[in-house]
Amino acid sequence: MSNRWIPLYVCLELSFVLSAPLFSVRSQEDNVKYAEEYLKKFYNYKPDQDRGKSRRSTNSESFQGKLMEMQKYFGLRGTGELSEETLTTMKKPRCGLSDAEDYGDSTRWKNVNLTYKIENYSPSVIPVKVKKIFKSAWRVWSDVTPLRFKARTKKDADIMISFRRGDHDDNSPFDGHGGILAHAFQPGTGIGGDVHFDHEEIWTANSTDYNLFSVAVHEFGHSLGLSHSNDPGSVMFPAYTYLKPNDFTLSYEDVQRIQDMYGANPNKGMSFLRKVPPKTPNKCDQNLSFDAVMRLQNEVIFFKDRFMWRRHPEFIDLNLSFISAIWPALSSGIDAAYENAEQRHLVFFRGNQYWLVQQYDILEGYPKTIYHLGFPKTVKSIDAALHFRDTKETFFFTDNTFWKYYETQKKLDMNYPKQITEMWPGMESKVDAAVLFNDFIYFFSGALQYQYDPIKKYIVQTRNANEWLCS
Ligand SMILES: *[C@@H]1O[C@H](CO)[C@@H](O)[C@H](O)[C@H]1NC(C)=O
Ligand SMILES: *[C@@H]1O[C@H](CO)[C@@H](O)[C@H](O)[C@H]1NC(C)=O
Ligand SMILES: *[C@@H]1O[C@H](CO)[C@@H](O)[C@H](O)[C@H]1NC(C)=O
Ligand SMILES: *[C@@H]1O[C@H](CO)[C@@H](O)[C@H](O)[C@H]1NC(C)=O
Ligand SMILES: [Ca+2]
Ligand SMILES: [Ca+2]
Ligand SMILES: [Zn+2]
Ligand SMILES: [Zn+2]
Repeated sequence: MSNRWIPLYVCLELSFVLSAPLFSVRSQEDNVKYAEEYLKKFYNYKPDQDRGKSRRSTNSESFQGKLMEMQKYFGLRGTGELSEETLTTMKKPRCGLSDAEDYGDSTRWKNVNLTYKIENYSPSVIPVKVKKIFKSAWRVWSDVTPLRFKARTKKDADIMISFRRGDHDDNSPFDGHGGILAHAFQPGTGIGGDVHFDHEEIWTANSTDYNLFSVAVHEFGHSLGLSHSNDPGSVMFPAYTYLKPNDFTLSYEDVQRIQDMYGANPNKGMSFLRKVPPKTPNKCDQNLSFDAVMRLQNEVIFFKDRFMWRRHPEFIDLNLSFISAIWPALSSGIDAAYENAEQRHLVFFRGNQYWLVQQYDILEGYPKTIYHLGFPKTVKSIDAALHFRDTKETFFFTDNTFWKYYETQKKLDMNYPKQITEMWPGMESKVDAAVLFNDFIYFFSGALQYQYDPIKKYIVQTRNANEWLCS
């Protein structure tokens, strides 16, 4: 499980894998060289024009200016300093196209009926599966536009798709395993619209690196004329992230951009989408609420829609990542979650189902329904879960009531549910999420967070729910 998009910080007990590269071996000079190459490739940095100017100049064309541009693009602090975190981000596998090239989404296909042809295959995925993957990746875009895609096997097509190795005569050489994964060309004749995947990657149809569907949806976006987006929830974000095919939706921004170019799907329109495409949550939105909050080792993890933020006490920056990038088998929209440190597993709830997870993997036999835990059929879902390590008890919240579960006996107490205020006087609101941290209980309800003293039994402080993420 190496090279996850965002490493979970090491926990010796659970032996999560830390995949940060070793910086100590690289000299600072090598790092600068590496960064220069990166900025030349992806941020249109021209060092020749930088000659004579100091590295510290903030001119937008300078090294530092370009570095800041890159840092902001990836949601890092725009310091212009070549920090470890900046280098780590630069080393993430990504698309080969530039982040600075904004071709204004103006180059587009005139014809709505487009053809594509798969010229060759990758040894790690059988052709029949590759065909299926590409078909579903095109469907992502045809679902929301009038565009129609048809596979061709004989004659040339508008969009030629191939796996290429190293320098393949288009001035954009591939780089072996990792690094650049693929690139594509804007709409046009000849090479226009074509998509090249690095033949030296191990492509997969599962969550192992690198998932072909995840990269194909992105590259096909380029084939249709989209440029990169700095919205980490957009499929046009330049860095690789695993997208779960059966749980995948374009973001609000993706749908808007592609429909600005081609219009909506006349057969289905926006209303076809089961729900409005999701906007990427902003951690500093005053109204931000959470689906679930979980303690994991020293970290506190906040779940919202398809995303999660990890708050580590030793790191200033927060990472927004897709839940599926860390736990590929989980879906978006977690209702409740907790870590059972003693049993060394995590428990996730969604609707009337729950999952036991160890490290990255779901335990066999899961999901199970919550009725296995003893809940009556009248309970359709759980609002929040609150686990106490010392007493090995877990409390589950549903509306204004709560339940008590004994982890050791694996038994739900039949004397419940009880009113939340019976146990936690003053806690009048419905609970979205709850977590025990530094001897306080934090209840999250809508845009608010209640810090509760469990001994003195009162609310110590009420703050914005996102207080820990945005300050
Ligand atoms: C996530 O946070 C860690 C710690 O601050 C940082 O090293 C890493 O680069 C971050 N990743 C992203 C994608 O921001
Ligand atoms: C595209 O194809 C459909 C049938 O697949 C056809 O009805 C339509 O007229 C075509 N549109 C154009 C512009 O060729
Ligand atoms: C995922 O697919 C790759 C390539 O097809 C294969 O080597 C690997 O064993 C698969 N992993 C799992 C967990 O199925
Ligand atoms: C927060 O929500 C209120 C009411 O729904 C709305 O009027 C306000 O604009 C929102 N504020 C932000 C920053 O989204
Ligand atoms: Ca590569
Ligand atoms: Ca919840
Ligand atoms: Zn790209
Ligand atoms: Zn190429």
